[in-house]
Amino acid sequence: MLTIYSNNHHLHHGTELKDGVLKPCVEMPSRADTVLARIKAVGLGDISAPHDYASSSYSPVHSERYVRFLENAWANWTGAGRSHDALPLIWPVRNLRSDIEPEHIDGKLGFYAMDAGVPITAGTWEAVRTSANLALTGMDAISKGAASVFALCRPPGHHAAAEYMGGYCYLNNAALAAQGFINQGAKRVAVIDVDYHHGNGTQSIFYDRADVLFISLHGDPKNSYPYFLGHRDECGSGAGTGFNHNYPLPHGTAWDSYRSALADACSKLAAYAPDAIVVSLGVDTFKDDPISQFKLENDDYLRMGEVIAGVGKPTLFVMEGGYMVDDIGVNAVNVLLGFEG
Ligand code: SP5
Ligand code: ZN
Repeated sequence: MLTIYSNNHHLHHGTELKDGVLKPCVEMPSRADTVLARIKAVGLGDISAPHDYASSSYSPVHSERYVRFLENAWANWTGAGRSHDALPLIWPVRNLRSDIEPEHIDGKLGFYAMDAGVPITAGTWEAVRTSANLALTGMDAISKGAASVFALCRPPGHHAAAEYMGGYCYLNNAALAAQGFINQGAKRVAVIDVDYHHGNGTQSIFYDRADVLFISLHGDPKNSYPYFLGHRDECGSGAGTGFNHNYPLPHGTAWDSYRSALADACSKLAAYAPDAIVVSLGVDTFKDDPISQFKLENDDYLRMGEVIAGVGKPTLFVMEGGYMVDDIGVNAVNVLLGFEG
């Protein structure tokens, strides 16, 4: 399987507000380094650099003003005299005005963020746009005939929506790839999200559309981040009604019950008969993940790849979360090896 990778992810390493303390993000550069090392160790296949895509290819997945915000945030932040990571400290919750974009960077950060896990640093934008390029390059390789490709994205993307960042995510790499398939002529594309956390951004971007099916298996939002989306009754709206499926699962979920949910999800995937599948591949479902609560083991990821391969469609894997750095390489690559059979 071809991997798309760039060293530019090293440009992004910030701090998050966690347990009331400002700490280095658990979403750190060693994550992608570990996955790359494992790809080389098992000889998964060629490793290619991404092509460059103009930010005009982000439309309509992200709004123009949100992209401009991301591009200019660090300059605006340092222009206001700050030197540490840019982080939001105020949010437009119920009954506060969110119809007027603030001019000051402090207001903009809250306007365009869902949490305080999205630091913007000097190198963040270059890393973020490169991560999107990885997914788009993988999409193009599949459009040209590859059966499967792995986009080793970092930072991840599935919490980012049309106009907000959150959960270590800035641009939604998987959604950009799904839209890219549509732009290249695909009639139907499916995104299956196996990250521990609900893919709120991807769901939101495609919620009213029938041409992109979204399915997510995740920790029940009653007890897991992102808390405010990912319930079972979210089935899509308007033309998209029936094209969104959530599988919220309890803390402690291990492979047996995970496999049942995944098999059900994959039967929905197959019934949709997509031209291509995008897998939002988070491996924070691992038993030793420091921020998550499922109990999958190393070899379970081989089975996960086998089940997804059973759908029998061209498949783009896009890296999302997974924070047990010692195992992230084995677990992510096991999915790819299991898929290849
Ligand atoms: C892409 C991705 O996986 N983003 C995850 C973002 C999660 N951010 C906040 C997690 C807070 C979890 N707190 C759990 C405490 C466990 N003791
Ligand atoms: Zn996650």
